[in-house]
Parts: sequence; structure tokens; C-alpha cells
Amino acid sequence: IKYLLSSLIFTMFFSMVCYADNPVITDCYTADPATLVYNSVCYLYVGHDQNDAPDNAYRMKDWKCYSSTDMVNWKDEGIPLTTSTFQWSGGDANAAQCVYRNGKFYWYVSTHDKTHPGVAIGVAVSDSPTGPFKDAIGHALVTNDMTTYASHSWDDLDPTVFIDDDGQAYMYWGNNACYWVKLNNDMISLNGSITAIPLTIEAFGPDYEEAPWLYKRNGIYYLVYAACFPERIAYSTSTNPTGPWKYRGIIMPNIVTSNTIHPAIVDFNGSSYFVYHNGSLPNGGSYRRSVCIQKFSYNADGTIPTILDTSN
Ligand code: FUB
Repeated sequence: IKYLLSSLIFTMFFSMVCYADNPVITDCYTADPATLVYNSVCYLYVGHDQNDAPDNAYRMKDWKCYSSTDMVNWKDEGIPLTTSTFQWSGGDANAAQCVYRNGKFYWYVSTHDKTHPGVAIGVAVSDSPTGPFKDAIGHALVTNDMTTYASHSWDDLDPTVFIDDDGQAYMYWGNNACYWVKLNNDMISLNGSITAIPLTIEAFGPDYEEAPWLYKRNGIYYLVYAACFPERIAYSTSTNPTGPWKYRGIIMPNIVTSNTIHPAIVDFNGSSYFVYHNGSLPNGGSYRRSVCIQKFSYNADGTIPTILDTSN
């Protein structure tokens, strides 16, 4: 009976998660993935850890883009955006996400702001998913001094933007703080004030850390994020894009090759994919990371199965 039960659990688990060849990008170090499906192509926007990054600090100066029609073969679309595009940026190409609206592509990035010292959120715009991108407003969209919930200057990390069915756009972000704000239809200005969500156990479990990824499926809003440090990926759900959020558990437990993970989830050609980074390329690690993709199926009740990193 014990053998039958364990083989049943094994079969159920592996039928829900498909362990592909990972990392999917092997020609350089990539991190902080964000996906965008446009015209039957999946675009993958990533941070870019430099080959000479030390073992204990990030070295990132630009963002890369890749495209695929099968989620396996990825075409290098180059470096459509660098921190130098933002004249106000003092460097550091932290996590970012690109979204499409009304014929334009808006790439929301977190980078150091030399005019209001600390990490800030900027937005670049292009007519094409692969650029060229230019600074949309000439200054940060959210500066370090607009948010005070966390006690450090890098709390404005990791923007995720979601446009709801009624056309309202929401931006979530935050390190050791989880903020949200509505965006105006122009996608380059804030609509109303910024809200900091209390990091309660009920909303986020034991420890929300950073890297939120917001999306909607079958009328349920999913907020996927990195928890604890070293990180694991957890998620919460709500029936409203602004919460209240209910903690749903862990998607990916800690991995051994990187202290951060950073999630994205996308549906493409009828399948669902969990996108993240580990440090499994040769000479890789927490500051020389690599983007990975795992195909998975939602459980019947809409919950997300456990997905294990292939480098563990
Ligand atoms: O890449 C720099 C930071 O590491 C990101 O902003 C975080 O989400 C973590 O992945």
C-alpha cells in the first residue's frame, strides 16, 4: 500500500509539472524574468548579470529581450534598454516588466535614482516589443521619497503591471514592502495615491520579500512573489485586484544555486509556464543567474502545484 501510494503521488506530481531543459538562456547570465505575449509570440524580458559580477554583489547595467513561438527555442532580440536611457538613473538594472497597451510597449524598471537617492521605478516606451525604447517621462514614475513603509532606500524594487478587463491598470512593487497604485490610461502617470499593504500572515504567510507578479485567471487575481531570504516563491489570491489577499502557500521551495528566484507566470499556446531564475550555468550563482522555465498545470481548484528547481 505504501508503495502504491507513493507511486500514485509521484505520477500525479510529474503529470502536473514538466521539467524542461534549463536554463533556457545559456549564452549569458540572465535574471528577473518577465513575459509578454503579443501577436502569438512570447517575449521574455530579463535583467542581465554581467560575467564579471563578484560573488557578493549585483552588476547589472542593461535589460535584454528574447522571443519564442514554442517556449523552448529563444531568439536573442538584443539589449533594447540600458540604465543610461534614463538620464536620472545612477545605474543598477534591477527587475522590470514590459506590458502592451494601445499600440505601445511600456517597460517598467527599477533602477537607482541619483536625483532622489535610492531605488526608483521608471518607465520606457516603444512602438515595438523589441525596441528601441526611450524614457517615457524623463524622471522616475515612483521615487524613493514617495514611499516610506519599509525602512530602507531600495524598497521600490520590482514593478509588475497588470491591465484588468475593464482597462484599469495596476502596478505592484516592493522589497520588504508591498505597494500598489492605479495607473492612468496613458500608462505613464499615477492615478491616485500609493497604498502599502500590511504584510500580515493571513495575506502573505510568514515573510513577503519582493518580486511581485500580478495576473488574473478565471476571475481570480494571483499575486506571486518571493518570500523569505534565501528566497522561495509563494502566492496569494484575491477576488479583487487590490486585495484583500489570502496566502495560498509555496510554489517553489528554496533553491541551492541562487539566493533569489524572482517569478513570472504566463499562458502560451494553451499551456501554463512558471518562469524564474537560478544560478546553475557554469560559474553561476546568486549574482550570475540564469532564467529557467517549467511547464505546469493548475490544480482543478485553481491552486498552483509545487514546482521544484531543476538545479537542486
Ligand atoms: O536583480 C536584482 C534583484 O534581485 C531583483 O530586483 C530582485 O527581485 C532579485 O531578483
